[in-house]
Amino acid sequence: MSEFAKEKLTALMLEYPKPSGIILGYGTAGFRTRADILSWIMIRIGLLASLRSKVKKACIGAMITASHNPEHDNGVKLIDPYGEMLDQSWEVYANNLSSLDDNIHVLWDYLETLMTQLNVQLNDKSTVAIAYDTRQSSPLLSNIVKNAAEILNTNIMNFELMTTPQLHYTVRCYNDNELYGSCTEAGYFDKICTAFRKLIEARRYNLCMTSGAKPAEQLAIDAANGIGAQKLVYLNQRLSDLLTIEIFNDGTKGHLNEKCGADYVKLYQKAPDGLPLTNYPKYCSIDGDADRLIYYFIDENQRFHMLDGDRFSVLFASFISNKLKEAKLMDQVKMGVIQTAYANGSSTNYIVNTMNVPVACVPTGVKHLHHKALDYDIGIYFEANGHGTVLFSDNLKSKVKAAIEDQNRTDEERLAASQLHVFIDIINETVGDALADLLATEAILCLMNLSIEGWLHLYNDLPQRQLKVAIKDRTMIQTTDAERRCIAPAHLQDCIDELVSKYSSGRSFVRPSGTEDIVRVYAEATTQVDADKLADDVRKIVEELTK
Ligand code: NG1
Ligand code: ZN
Repeated sequence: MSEFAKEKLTALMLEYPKPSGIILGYGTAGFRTRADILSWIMIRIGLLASLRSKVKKACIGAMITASHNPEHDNGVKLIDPYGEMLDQSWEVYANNLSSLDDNIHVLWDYLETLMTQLNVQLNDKSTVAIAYDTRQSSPLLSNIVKNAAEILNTNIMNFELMTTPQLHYTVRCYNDNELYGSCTEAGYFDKICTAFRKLIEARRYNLCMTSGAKPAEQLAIDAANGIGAQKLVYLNQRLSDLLTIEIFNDGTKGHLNEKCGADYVKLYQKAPDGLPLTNYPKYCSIDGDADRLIYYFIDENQRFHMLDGDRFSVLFASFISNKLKEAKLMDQVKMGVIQTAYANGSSTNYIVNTMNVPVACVPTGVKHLHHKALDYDIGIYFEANGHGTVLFSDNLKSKVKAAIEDQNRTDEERLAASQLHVFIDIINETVGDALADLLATEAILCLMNLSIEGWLHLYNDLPQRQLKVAIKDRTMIQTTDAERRCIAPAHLQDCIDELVSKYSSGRSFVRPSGTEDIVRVYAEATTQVDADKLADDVRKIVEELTK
């Protein structure tokens, strides 16, 4: 390989040395830690993105964000050609690069070996699309990724400030010659806003003909002081005649994700700071990079109610199965909901036993959900924390299209098929997307004539509690069965089983976090007091057995 490239890499490594003793793994959502000790890994990820692009002969995305984590954290993850998460087999290379000593010869040797193994050359073409969230550390870190990738002859597309899902979408569009949509932020908004407009305007027109259209209900949005705030302004401008939204925590006052955002609301089950619970009929929170969404409202008795990812699964599955039934397409497609162990037991029960839709459970992390969703014609997946989307197979898309064009079908069947067809365009199939999911939710509520209260009352959640437990080495906890059971340390699972058996509808599990240096305890039971107590009992036993 060229001496010039090696010299450039040497200079970059000298500028951003690896702190001694640091160990950083490619976790649930890429590399993530405190921003001030991240610059060195950006060099390695830039190199890896370039190699991945050369191998796939396609554009690869690099998103700089730490999502719902505090402002002082940051991270980076790679996006594969179709907008999906980096293929798991490449996480090994990411981890190898991360663990190498900070020595140009060692790194260079590894790169050469890898390039031989992957059958690519330094001069092969490569393209990397970079974007970042609003963190102060993001521009510098993204610049390091750019400089490193350029050493390996890479063309950089820098989209600067974008939400994570926007970059996923953009990478997909670029690689499939814009079949999925136009490869710009404007193209992204065009696609989801046009689809939303079509669904709502048609519905309003019908209502006007019958009972007169109701004005859209107001929605107050907590933007977590993140990138989503800027993008929501644009959404608001485009759809102001159809949506009435007000944006709070827009970054002008508070700090990113501090006592606000979807993660805060989900974890503490209460409203965020900076968003007055006044007289809005509904509220929602997105997270720092706008890929998670949580809804909530206050009932007439001033009680706070939250609608999380499980609720989106139920709502989306209800709407889609209604439309499939109306279009008489139900028997021809395979639909499923994919959840993780964090899904509330009541939601699983409702989807399986009331809606008759199969549910699959997979380990935490969108990559697992997304992968499983590909097994279905319609794969609906949401993590309980509000991160999720729907995948539609090509088979489903062509069946829907054929139904719309089939003159032998009734008007009702063809209308349902065309609503489904338009709905698909609101969804960002590449990854969970708070903005797209928000539009999809508002469209469904409108089309199903459902209030947020009606949505909540589809089923009753089991009270649940999540705890973070700091232990000396979280890798001591090992799990199996989609993380629902522990296999290490010895006896932990037996102890959890015994504790759980004491509670009615009790369920609890523990797993190491992939994004924080803690283990997470989850518990649910018929009352909040019991769920809290079970979680606390399990916490104690985890602490005891990992001392
Ligand atoms: P970890 O830290 O591995 O639990 C968290 C979330 C995941 C996922 C990732 C990526 C929970 C319980 N876990 O993972 O669902 O969103 O962050 O951001 O919410
Ligand atoms: Zn996020």
